[in-house]
Amino acid sequence: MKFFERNRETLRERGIDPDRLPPGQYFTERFPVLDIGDCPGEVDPSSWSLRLFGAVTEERTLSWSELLAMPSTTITTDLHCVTKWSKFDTAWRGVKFSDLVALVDVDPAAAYVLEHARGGYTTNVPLADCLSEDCLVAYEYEGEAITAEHGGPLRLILPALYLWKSAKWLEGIEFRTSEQLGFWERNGYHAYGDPWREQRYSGR
Ligand SMILES: Nc1nc2c(c(=O)[nH]1)N[C@H]1C(S)=C(S)[C@@H](COP(=O)(O)O)O[C@H]1N2
Ligand SMILES: [Mo]
Repeated sequence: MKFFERNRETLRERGIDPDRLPPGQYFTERFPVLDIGDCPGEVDPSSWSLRLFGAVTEERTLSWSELLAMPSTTITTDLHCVTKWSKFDTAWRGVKFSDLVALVDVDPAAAYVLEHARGGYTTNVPLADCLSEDCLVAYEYEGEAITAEHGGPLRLILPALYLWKSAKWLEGIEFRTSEQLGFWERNGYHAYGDPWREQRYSGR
């Protein structure tokens, strides 16, 4: 436990409130790369698109230029990874998830979302959480295009939940009336993943 106590002490010395760290987390200034090895490498963003489908009256695929033409939002937020690192004050720019939802006619019974990444990674989240002000489909990190290793050209950012809930290389958003578990959720991670309640491993 010494390491975690020292880490919190370091934050205090720097005038940063250690209570920004959820239980069992330490802060780092690095930005670790974590994935299952599904990075598609450098892709031409103009060839990227985002499909909104599932429990909607008519599905819709947004081209890259359509996405960029939508109003954008910048958020600055703390990220929390289930492997215990947290990174503070990361800045992301993109389209608010709620603005995307407004483009399709979603079945009122659709309470769940399954994020689909290129390569097959998926992760499930409740639709209600995605409608929060700080859930973005992001294309910039710290004022630059998101690098391939961090999910560029397009990734989800849902800061309220552990970072595995934020799919990199996002190419599909599936609206669902029933919950379907994603990749890590089927492999032992928690269905919801609230860092403040330390919902790391399986459960609901
Ligand atoms: N497509 C895809 N997205 C993913 C993952 C992945 O393996 N594939 N890993 C998740 C996990 S477990 C984490 S912690 C974060 C890591 O994001 P980073 O590499 O930008 O730090 O991405 C999430 N999104
Ligand atoms: Mo992770």
